[in-house]
Amino acid sequence: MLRVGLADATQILKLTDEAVVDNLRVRYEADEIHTFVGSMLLILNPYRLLPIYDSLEKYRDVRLARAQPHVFAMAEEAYLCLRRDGVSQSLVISGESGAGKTESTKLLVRYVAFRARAAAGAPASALSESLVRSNPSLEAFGNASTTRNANSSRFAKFTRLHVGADGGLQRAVVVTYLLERSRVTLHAHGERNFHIFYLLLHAAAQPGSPWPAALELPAAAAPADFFYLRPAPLAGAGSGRSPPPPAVGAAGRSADAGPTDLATTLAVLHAAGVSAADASAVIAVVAAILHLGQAAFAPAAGGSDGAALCGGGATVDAARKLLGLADLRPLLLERRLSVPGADELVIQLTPQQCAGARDALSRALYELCFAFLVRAINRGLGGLVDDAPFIGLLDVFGFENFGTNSFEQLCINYANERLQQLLVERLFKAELKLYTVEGVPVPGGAAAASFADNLGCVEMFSASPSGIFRLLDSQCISPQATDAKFICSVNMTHSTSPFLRPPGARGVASSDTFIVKHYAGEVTYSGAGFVLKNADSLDSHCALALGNSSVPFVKALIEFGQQLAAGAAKAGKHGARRAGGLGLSGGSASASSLGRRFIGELDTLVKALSAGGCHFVRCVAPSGSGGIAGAALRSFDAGAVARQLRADGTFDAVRMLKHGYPVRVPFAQLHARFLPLLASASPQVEQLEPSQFGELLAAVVGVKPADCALGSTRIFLRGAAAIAFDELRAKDTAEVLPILTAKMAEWE
Ligand code: AD9
Ligand code: MG
Repeated sequence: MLRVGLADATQILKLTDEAVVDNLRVRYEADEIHTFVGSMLLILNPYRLLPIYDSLEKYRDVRLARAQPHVFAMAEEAYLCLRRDGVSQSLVISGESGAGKTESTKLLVRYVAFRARAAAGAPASALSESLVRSNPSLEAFGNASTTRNANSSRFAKFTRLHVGADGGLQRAVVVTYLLERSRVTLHAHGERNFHIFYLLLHAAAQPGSPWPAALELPAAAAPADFFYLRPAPLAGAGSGRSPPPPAVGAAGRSADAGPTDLATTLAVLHAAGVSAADASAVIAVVAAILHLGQAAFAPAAGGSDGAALCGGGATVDAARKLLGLADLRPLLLERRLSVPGADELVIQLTPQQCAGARDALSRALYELCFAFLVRAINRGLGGLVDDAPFIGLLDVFGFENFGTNSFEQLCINYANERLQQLLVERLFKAELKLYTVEGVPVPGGAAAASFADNLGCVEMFSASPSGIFRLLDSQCISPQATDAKFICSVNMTHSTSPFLRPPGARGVASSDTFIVKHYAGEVTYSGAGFVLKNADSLDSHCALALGNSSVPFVKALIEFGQQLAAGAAKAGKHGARRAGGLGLSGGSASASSLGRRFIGELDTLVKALSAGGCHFVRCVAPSGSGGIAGAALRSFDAGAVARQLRADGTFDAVRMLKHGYPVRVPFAQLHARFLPLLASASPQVEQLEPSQFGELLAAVVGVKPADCALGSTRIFLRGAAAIAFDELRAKDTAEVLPILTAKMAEWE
C-alpha cells in the first residue's frame, strides 16, 4: 500500500472491511484525514489544527472526480453542480457526537463564501462576514460541554446559502431544530449547561463588572452557587454537588469553537445583526433564569394545601424584576384553570409541581431567547426561506447512546435515522432501481447490492397511528399518563418489529425500558420524563403575564413566541395542528407536542434535501471519543472506527460503489449536445438513434467496454472514462470540437 494509502476507498483491490479501516489508519497516521468513498467524503477528526485549510484557490473549478479528497473539494462540487444545473445542492454532514461535524460545517461555509466571492469578483461582503460571525454566537447559546465533546451542539442547524445569477452569495438563512431545552434545567453528571450561563458568571465575577448590579447577581458568584448549573444528582448519591465539569476552552476545542467570554459573545452577536440593546436584554433573561432556578419550595405552613417559597424568595424577586412582572409568585405557586361560564379555578400546587412550573418557565424563556437570536441573525443575513436554489449545509447532532436515554435521545436518534434513510435512498435504493429500470445488471452482483435498510425503523417512530411518537402523544392526552405506560405500550405495539429488541426475560409488557435497534447500534430508552418532556409547554397564564411585562424585550419575546406558534399551526400538516410554537400555543397536548412538532420540522427538512442534489460528508471519531480527552482522542482505534463505518453504512457503500458506475449521462443529453459537432465531421451520424449515438460517442472518446454499460436511456461510466466524459460535458463547445474531430479522424 502507498505510504499515504488510497485517496478513494473504492480503489482498494482486495476489498474487505479491515482493508478499508487499515487504509484510513495509514492515511490518518500520515495526517491525511480525508478519504473518498466514491463521491462521499470521510473525515477523521484530527483534534488539532492541520495546515490544510489555507489554500482555497486550488479547489476552484476542480470537479470531484479529479480532486484530492478534501472538505473544500466537496463544497466546490456542490457549488459547480448548483451553477451547472440550477438546482439546490445540500451537504449532509453526519457522524457521532465529537466526530467533527460542526467544525467541518464551518470550513464548508468558509469555502462557499470564498468561492462565491471569487465568482462574482466581489470583495468580502458584509454577508459572508455575518455568516462566519453567526456561528460563535449561536454556539454560546446552543452548545454545551458534554462527556463526549467540550463544545457539543445541542441543536441541529441547516444553513442555506443562496447563490445568485452571478455566482455570488446573495443571502443566507439559518434554520435550527430541536434545541435541547431540557438542559436549561437539568444536565447529567460530568456535563454542563449551555455555555452562555458560564460566560455570564465569569464576566460578572470580574472586578468592576457592571453585571452584578444590573442583573442582581451576587458579587463573585460561581457556577456551583446556582441550582441550574449543578448536575443532576448521581443515582444513590446524597447531594447534587459533583466535581466541576470541564470548562469552556478545555482540551479538544479548536480556536474558533465559540467565544470564550461574554464581551466577545456580545460583540459577535452585534456583528451578526443583533442590536446591542437586544443582546443585553437577552443576557438579562439568561440571568433571570439563573435566579428562577434558585427558587425552592416547601409545603405551605399550617397544613393547608399548596406550597410556599423557601427563604422568603429573594431570588424570585430578582427574577421578577428582570422579567418586568408585578408578581411572579402566583405563576410558580398556582395553576389557573378557565372554566367556561364559571369563575376561574385556582389550584394550589404541591412543592414538586411548583418546581415543575419553575422549570417549564425557565426552559420556555431560554428557548424563546434562542429562537429570537436565530431570527435576528437571519435578518442580518438577509434571508427568508423561499424556493430560490441554495447550497445547504446540514449539521445535526450526532447519534447518542448514554447510560440513560430519554426523550432527547429519542428525538436526536430519530433525526439521525431520517438522514440515514436519505442516504440509503440516494446511495443504494435509487441506484439499484436505476440499474433495474435501465436493464443494466447490478455491477458486482448480489454481494455488492446488499445494504441495511432502516426504513422500518423510521416508520416504527413516526407511523400513524402506532409509531412511537404517536404512542407518546396518546399517553400525553390521557389523564393518568405515566412514563411506564408509554414504555409498556411501545413494547406491546412493536413486539414483532425487527427494530425493537424482543423483551426476552423482561417480558413483552416491560415498563422499565424499550430497546431500539438503531442503524448505529442498540439504544436502551428508559427513565422518567418522556410524558413531561413531550408535552412541555408554557402555561397560558404565564404567557399572558409575561406578555404584559414592563420590560419591552420580554413583552416582544412573548409576542414573537405567539407569532411562531400561529405560523407553525398554519403550516401544520397531516390534518393536525402542528408545533406548539416553542411551547406557547394552546390546543390539545398531542397537537402541540414536541415530538409531533419535531417530526413536522424533519419532514420539511427532508423534503428540502430531497428536492435537490445531496453530497454526503461522514465525520469519524478516530478513537470513538467516548469520554476521553487530550492526546488519547487522536489515537486510532480500529475497532471504534470499524463500528462507526459499519453503523452508518459506509462499508456497504464502499462495496456497492467499488463496482458501480459513478457517472451516468442520458443519451438525449449527449445527442442534443454533441450531434451538431459530430455531424459536421461525419454527416451520416444524423441517422442514428440517441442510444446508438451514445455508443458511438463512447467509442469516439475512447471508453473501454469494461468501463461502461449501455442502459435504455443513458450510458453508465466509470474509471478514467468517466472522468474524460464528465469533463467533456463540462467543456465549452469550442473546446470540444477539435477533440471530436481528431477522434473521428482516428476512428474512421
Ligand atoms: V456534536 O454531535 O455537536 O457533540 P461534532 O459537531 O461532530 O459533535 P465538533 O465539530 O464540535 O464535533 O468537533 C469536536 C472537536 O474536535 C472540536 O471542538 C475540535 O477540537 C475538534 N475538531 C473537529 N474537526 C476538526 C478539524 N477539522 N480540525 C481540527 C477539529 N480539529
Ligand atoms: Mg456539533
